[in-house]
Amino acid sequence: LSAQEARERIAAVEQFMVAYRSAIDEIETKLRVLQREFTHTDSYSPIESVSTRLKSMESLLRKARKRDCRHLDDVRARVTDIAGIRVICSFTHDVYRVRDLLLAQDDVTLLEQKDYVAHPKPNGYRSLHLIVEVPIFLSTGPQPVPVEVQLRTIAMDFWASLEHKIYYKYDGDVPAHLLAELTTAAHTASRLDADMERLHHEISALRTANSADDDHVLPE
Ligand code: 0O2
Repeated sequence: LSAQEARERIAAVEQFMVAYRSAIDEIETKLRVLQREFTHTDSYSPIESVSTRLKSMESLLRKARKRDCRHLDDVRARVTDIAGIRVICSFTHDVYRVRDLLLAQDDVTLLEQKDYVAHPKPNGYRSLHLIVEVPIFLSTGPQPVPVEVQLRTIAMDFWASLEHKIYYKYDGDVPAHLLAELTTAAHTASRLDADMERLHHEISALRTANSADDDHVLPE
């Protein structure tokens, strides 16, 4: 590869990544608009926080090689998690509510869904994964770009980040006793989510009943 060719390839890859960075911005803005709206109009927002990541070049090259990608078009078609967004929700039902609100938007198309909340992985991992496509408007015209959206509760996120750290610490070869403890912890997190959701419903019902009483005594 000549120096000139190498420079051209680097420029092409950088241009390629621009689309994914922009797609992250598009979806992130949609989520932040919803979050702002809920914070203003409701007593709580189903979105606790939103974080984003563009796949590192090292990780992208590893995956592209594994999927036998020879050209950027192969990467475009076979690697759908270059743009990643993680949405942390308050309660389990909010995970689905935020999913529905996002998918209801005209320019967001669902390409794939993996529901590890309804069907946790054997290790206990829970999250709702979506691959959505959003158009970004370049000087050459609109380009549809896939974005991986992971939606999970605070408890699911707490578990997943610890599991991720342990997995990397042991380079994937986690001792059996730790794996067993992680699975137990995943069950505990799942129970916590269920308890918090039940409490939330009870408190909401109480609040509705109280506001109905208040309405009663308020003058017309
Ligand atoms: P990173 O750095 O987080 O992006 P694919 O992504 O299509 O190659 P897969 O496994 O079919 O492969 O996709 P899936 O099931 O949708 O999971 C992809 C991402 O979900 C992972 O990305 C993790 O972020 C997360 N994830 C999946 N399983 C687990 C798990 O058991 N524990 C934890 N902590 N996270 C998980 P990457 O590419 O691994 O890394």
